[in-house]
Amino acid sequence: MNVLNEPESNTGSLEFLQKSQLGMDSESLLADLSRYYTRMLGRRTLRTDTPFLYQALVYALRDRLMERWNDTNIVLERDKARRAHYLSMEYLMGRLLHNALYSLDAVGASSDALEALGVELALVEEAEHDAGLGNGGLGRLAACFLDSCATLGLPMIGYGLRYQYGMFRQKIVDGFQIEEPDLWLRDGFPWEIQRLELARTIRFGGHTQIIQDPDRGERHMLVDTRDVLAVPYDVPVPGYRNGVVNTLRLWSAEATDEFDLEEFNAGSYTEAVEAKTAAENISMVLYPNTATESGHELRLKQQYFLASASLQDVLADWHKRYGEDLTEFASRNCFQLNDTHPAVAVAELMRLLMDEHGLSWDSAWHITRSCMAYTNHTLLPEALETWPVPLFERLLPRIMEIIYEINARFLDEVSIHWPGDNARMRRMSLIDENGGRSVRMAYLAIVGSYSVNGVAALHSRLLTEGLFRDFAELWPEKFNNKTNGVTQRRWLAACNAPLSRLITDTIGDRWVTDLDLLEGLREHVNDTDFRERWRAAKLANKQRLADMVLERTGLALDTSMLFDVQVKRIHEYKRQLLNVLHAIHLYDRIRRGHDEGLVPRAIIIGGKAAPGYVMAKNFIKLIGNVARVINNDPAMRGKLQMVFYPDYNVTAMEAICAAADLSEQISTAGKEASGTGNMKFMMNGAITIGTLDGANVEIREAVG
Ligand code: 26V
Repeated sequence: MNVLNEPESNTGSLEFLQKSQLGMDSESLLADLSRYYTRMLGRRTLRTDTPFLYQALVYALRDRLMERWNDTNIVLERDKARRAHYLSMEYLMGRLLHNALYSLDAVGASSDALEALGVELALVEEAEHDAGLGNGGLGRLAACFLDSCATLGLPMIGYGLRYQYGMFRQKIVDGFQIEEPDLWLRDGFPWEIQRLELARTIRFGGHTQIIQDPDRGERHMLVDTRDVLAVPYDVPVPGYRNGVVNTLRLWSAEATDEFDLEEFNAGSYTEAVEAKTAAENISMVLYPNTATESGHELRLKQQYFLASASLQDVLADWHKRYGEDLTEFASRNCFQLNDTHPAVAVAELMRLLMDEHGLSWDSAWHITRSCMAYTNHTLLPEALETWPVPLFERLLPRIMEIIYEINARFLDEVSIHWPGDNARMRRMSLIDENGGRSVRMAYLAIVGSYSVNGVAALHSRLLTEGLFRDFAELWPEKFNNKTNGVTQRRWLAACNAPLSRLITDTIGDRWVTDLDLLEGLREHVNDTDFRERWRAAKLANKQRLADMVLERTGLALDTSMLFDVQVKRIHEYKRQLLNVLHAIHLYDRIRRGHDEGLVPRAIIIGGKAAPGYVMAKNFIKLIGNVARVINNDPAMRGKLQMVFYPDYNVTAMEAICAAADLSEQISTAGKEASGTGNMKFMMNGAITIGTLDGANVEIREAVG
């Protein structure tokens, strides 16, 4: 379907809703904003309290989004086209206010409304806490896809977890990284709508019982489980000026009443409360991506919780719309697995279809394999998830049985294809028999999917030649590439106003939804006026970043210098160390007076290190030490500066990518799956220095 192409005539209650739309002018916005501020939030004097003004503005806006949200859902309910369900443990959304205003074309009107109160919109926007429910590239990619699908009018819903604590905040103390909890929900999250009526029960532990069903024969039932409630919170995802609002549905874990009651009846009050906490722990914290963090029971619980709640949600909706007949289910639904994190969904869908909906193995497997798709985001072997079999058996006994059965049938297929090749069987088995036995989640995802993709041309090729070679030989048609992308709405139009204005003045505004049109700038590269405005835009952005750096670190950056920027997670393969060695080399050259031809340069590095990644944390300390030596040496004045930007996040990147002159993309070739920061810098007019890795290869082909 395309929500945008709905015929006018078939709208039913939709017409009524559209007629009732709230005004988007500054007067009606101001009226609603003031009402929320005084009556709902109970504040008396306007203008003083920006956090409450922020909340009031969001409520006023949410009312307007809600109309479009309902409209979109009405169209969706009627529509029979295939729906995409993005299953992701991470959504790195950043701030939502500016994006919503921009999508609704209400920046000007809100700005005027607030001006009437003597408050600047930018100040109110500053009150919003980043929704940092992700580690880095993988989570931000999910957020960009949400924006693009809504803008394209595609029926896509994002499923994720509503962590109480998002990505940790990074403090730098004596040059060392200190992690602080990110209490992003403390002041509330005014965008979300709790949907208690759609809560699902998720069952852990217990054991399977086989019962004889008179109609269907043998049936597997889970008994004696420990149940947790999954409560959804919906966040609106507005498309760009098209009336579409899609949904991000985040699950929060709560204790079930039954669970508490059982303990109460046994007379153990404290145990009951403990059980409640244990249930709520499931969605408590986002795991930072350290290899050493893997293998945690809680993480597997999170994965199953997400997979089961989301699949139950989709199946319940299916039954509401079409009844028990699942024949068309796979042609109307697909599930995109964002890395292996939600891969347990393959076995969970089998369980739901067989045990809860009475399908045979063959029918269930046919459906599952036709609607699951898997995106791989890394070639690093240490990042490939495996789970110990004993843990699986204890936590998800029925799921483990199903995985064994999937494996047995799959290995039969392998042995037909390669008779007698036992080494290959061992290599391809879903169960790794080396050391303690463990489940290979990537293999489960491949076997259970109709599509497996990498995230850049090089990466996808390396997958089929290396990591997944056996599987690509067996099923070549399954493997494909989908090079990553980023939304130009957030990463150019909204975050870089001066450049955005210049581009629109030059080629019109259609590039906001069709990035290829930037090609049209080529014919203006020698236009003096264009070049002057380009430089002025860059300088203004550099000043904005310099102000932020001054506020956060006390260092005054010289905006006439080349801003040489590397921001991303700190990792050995990303080679921040190479960047530091270059800084030391420049320092040495300047000290020795060998600095002829050197462009004055400010080196800016930012990023978080996983809390357990000692080497990465040492890099941060090193960067700080080298920066101190450089910045305190009078010989470097006007020639070299260096700074570590603390607590790098989505909001920081919005200012940073607009201000960069040089973008550092220097990963060890073959290690960075794609990169997406590289794209953000490139579309803001920075030059890239990089290795031929990930999407750098394709960016170079595109831009020369
Ligand atoms: C792994 C783990 C392991 C255990 C605990 C939590 C956790 C969380 C995340 C990960 C894997 C992260 C993989 C990732 O972010 N890959 C990046 O994906 C980007 C989007 O495709 C891509 O641009 C980057 O090159 C790639 O590094």
